[in-house]
Amino acid sequence: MRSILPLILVIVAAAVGSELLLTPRAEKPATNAAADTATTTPAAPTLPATPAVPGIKPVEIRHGADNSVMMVVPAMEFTMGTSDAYSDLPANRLVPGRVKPTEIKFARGWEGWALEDERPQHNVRLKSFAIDRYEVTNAQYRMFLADVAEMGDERFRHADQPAGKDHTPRYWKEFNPLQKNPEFVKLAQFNAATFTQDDKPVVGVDWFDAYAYAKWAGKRLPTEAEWELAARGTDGRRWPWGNDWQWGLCNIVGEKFGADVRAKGKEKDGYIYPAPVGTYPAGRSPFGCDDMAGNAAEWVADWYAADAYATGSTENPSGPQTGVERVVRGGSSQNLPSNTRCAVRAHREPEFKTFILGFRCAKDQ
Ligand SMILES: [Ca+2]
Repeated sequence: MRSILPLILVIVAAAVGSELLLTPRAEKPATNAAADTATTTPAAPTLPATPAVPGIKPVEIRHGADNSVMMVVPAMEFTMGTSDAYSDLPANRLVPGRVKPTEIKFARGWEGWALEDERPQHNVRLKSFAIDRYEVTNAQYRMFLADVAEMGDERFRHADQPAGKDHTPRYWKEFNPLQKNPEFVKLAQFNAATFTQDDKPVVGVDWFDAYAYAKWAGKRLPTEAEWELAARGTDGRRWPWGNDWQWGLCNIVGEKFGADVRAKGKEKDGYIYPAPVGTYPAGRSPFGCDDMAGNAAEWVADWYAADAYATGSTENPSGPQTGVERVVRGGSSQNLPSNTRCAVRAHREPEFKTFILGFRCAKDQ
């Protein structure tokens, strides 16, 4: 079983230190600090300006229980997974003439354009569903917690949820003893608002939190197949916006690893940690979903199996019956471009919590 997320964490640890992956760096780019602490009002949802994709028209609906916007995905067949032909595309596919060799190497990362568990590429047919346009935000999650505080979670929790579980996100509490150190606080590129701001995705939640939230909202977690269709549409594209990597279309890891020495501590996407949902409208998916690449990585319903694409159903697949880890999709603010591709299948044990991991919900439609 090949795990992607551990690699991600190794990358992050190497870049920023090991203590909860949040050790401050010496340099403090004022623009980023401001961006990560600014209080902004969530933009009113509007239909996306995504380039039209033949056969796909973004349709949004409102879901009152958690005050969300959802995008309707009609019943259809799509291309799931990654073709072997993608594994070694010519470097000039990356915005020809405008990307330096170092940036190509950076975008491609260590994993390249195709991983074994994304193959074989195959056609899957799904019934219609709706999926959240945005990752679940802190504001929405607060409503869930308020109801849980009042009535408990008996009606929402998964049967396997550990006894006595607290649904509070990990980073809503003090999570690092150094946060009491004024010098640390001065240098840190995060503060309480970084992970609690209303319009940012809730992170530091485990799979059981995501499951319970979805049920509380009258929804469910998307299946892995639903998530992938919503992210890339029907044409097997690499990222939600297309096949070519471009900066500024999503929140991923930025200046690290020498992608652009001129960046000098700046993230090209403006955020080191989670950005407010919907910050990158030009990176929307064909169905009009935001942040399917990067920002918070997202729990989905399925158990993970490395051979799921080779052995799973091609009609409404819902993953193996049992497993050890749940699937995580989309990559995060700490990933390289290669690992924010729509087809990448990360996976973690259901109790795992980290500052890069949140979720969005789906429902039958
Ligand atoms: Ca995301």
